[in-house]
Amino acid sequence: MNWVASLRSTWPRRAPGLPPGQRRLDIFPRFSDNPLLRPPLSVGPARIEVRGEGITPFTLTANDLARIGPREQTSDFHCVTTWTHRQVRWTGLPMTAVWKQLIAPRCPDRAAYVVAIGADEFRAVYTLDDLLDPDVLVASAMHGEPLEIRHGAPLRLVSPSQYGYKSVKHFCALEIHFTEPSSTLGPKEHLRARVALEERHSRIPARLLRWPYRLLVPLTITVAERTGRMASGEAQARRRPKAPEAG
Ligand SMILES: Nc1nc2c(c(=O)[nH]1)N[C@H]1C(S)=C(S)[C@@H](COP(=O)(O)O)O[C@H]1N2
Ligand SMILES: [Mo]
Repeated sequence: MNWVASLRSTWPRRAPGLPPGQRRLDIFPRFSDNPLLRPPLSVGPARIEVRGEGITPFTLTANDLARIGPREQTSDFHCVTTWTHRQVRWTGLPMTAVWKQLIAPRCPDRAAYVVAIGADEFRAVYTLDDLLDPDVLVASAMHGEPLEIRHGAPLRLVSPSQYGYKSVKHFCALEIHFTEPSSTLGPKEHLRARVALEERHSRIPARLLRWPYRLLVPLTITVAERTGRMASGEAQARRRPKAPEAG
């Protein structure tokens, strides 16, 4: 692909049937609020550490998670910067089942907010009600293949009715809170972030943000993809430290 075609592919287009302010993007890019934030170098074991207020920390291992039946679910993925990638088929565990069977029995009733944390230290805040929305998944596969690092291996929280910043990649810890915790993204993170209500930002009206956000999409994709390539190059070099150059 030449660079013009490649750049064009990063520009979201109008399309019918999308939520307010969203445009369609045919590629599913690597993306981030901070495109210089590096993904983990390798995929660790699938496990989730649970900690927080009123709780003795514990870890959900792959064995614990295997007690819950996986489910397939197809949904559109909506980034707050106005791009939507349609029809992503995820395989994962319903968060409601993970919560009810594995977390709630060891967690105080006063839990009202949670923070999901990725291995790159990305964080997203939820009301417990939003986390327990029936379409929230702890995904381990996309389009029938194990998740790649670029899309959040080994586990990714997927919350389709909220903006993409609530779909935490490399999901490895859940923090329980009684009162609303502060956001590491600052006012950019809306607590609810419901796509249907266009809750993009905690203070600035969503309509004012559509264009500024949209204009940043191509650059953000370019930088986030580059960060991803650099990390995977480094990971490869580490795995094969003494391999001779191919000739
Ligand atoms: N761990 C982690 N999760 C994250 C992010 C991130 O930088 N790190 N970025 C969020 C944002 S803003 C978006 S739009 C999506 C991008 O997901 P993708 O890279 O699979 O397209 O991941 C979200 N989850
Ligand atoms: Mo995003």
